[in-house]
Amino acid sequence: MSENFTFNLLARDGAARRGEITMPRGTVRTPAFMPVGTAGTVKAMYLDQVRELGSDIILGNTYHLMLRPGAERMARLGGLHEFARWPHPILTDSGGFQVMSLADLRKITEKGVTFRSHVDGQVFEMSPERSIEIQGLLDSDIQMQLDECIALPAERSEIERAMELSLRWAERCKTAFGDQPGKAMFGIVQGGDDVKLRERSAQALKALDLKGYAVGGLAVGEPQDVMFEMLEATCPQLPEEKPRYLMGVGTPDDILGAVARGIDMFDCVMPTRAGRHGLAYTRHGKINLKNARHAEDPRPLDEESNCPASRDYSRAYLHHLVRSNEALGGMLLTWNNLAYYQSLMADIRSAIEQGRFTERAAEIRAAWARGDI
Ligand code: PRF
Repeated sequence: MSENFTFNLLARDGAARRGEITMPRGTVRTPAFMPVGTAGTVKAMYLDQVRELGSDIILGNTYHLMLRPGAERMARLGGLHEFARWPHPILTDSGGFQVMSLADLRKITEKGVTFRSHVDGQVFEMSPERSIEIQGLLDSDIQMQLDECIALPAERSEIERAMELSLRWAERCKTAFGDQPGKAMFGIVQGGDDVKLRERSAQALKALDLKGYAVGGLAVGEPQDVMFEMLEATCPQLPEEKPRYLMGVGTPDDILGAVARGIDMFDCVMPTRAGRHGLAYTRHGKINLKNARHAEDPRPLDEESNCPASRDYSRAYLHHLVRSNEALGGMLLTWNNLAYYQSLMADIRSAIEQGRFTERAAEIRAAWARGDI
């Protein structure tokens, strides 16, 4: 395995890219979907199962882990990979986004962000430097800069202020991260729904010559066509030879659209969270297992899947588990959903290799629309 962090582009089909990110802990096949493992666990899944479904990398959250069990404690316990028994790559988000959505009494200044823990009320200060320090203590392979994400709609002046602040924080994170050959620190493009601000943010981050770039501040209240327009403004400004990560996205349809515009990596709570709420993603669209129409349906979610959760259990049983609030219901549906997401990514990768991504995306969408269920 490589000592260094590298990205190889293996194939291209229009703006869609098929690549490979290699680092000491393993190789990530792109376009990649990263299951969300917020608190050192992909909820309701064994990490062995997550791996078996074809996940090359998972995501962890600085915010949650710094509060509990704590960054220094995690380091004493050997780091997140050792702690959770996931020896493969891990990407960690920097904390700012989660602070803004979860913490109490948040305050952002030039220095960083101050907040009160949602766990025990303790007050924390997190600077860009401390975020990188924590991500280092977790032993994260891909670390994210601290940024400020603005919910949309928002005033242009507010979007611009947050974008410029995020750029200054990117420089400070780059300095704090220093030179770590086997790891990477990614910058995050901000700029809301403004094409000019997106371009400025992407160009300024490109000048910092980071190992990868994320697009943040999307899927925060804007319609899908606006998100796609922002990707069209952003991706061409980013260097070809670096991976591009769209943060917190999305539905299977969002993923197809973003891959078509040049995105290589995704993370989203959708498959795991929806699974715990009784919703199944399949080749034929979404199925709400809470619905009474499934009560006597002997068919599995997808008889052709090689995931046991999708293939071997009747919809009637899944309906019963969900209605009875049984833990197994959430476990089986999460398993099904991650299996579907990872099979979608494998499908996307092979279509790009064969130069038929556009046709394949249309076929995938047509099967959802037919909803043969
Ligand atoms: N910034 C960070 N994490 C994020 C986002 C962001 O803008 C988003 C937006 N979709 C999800 N997660 N640091």
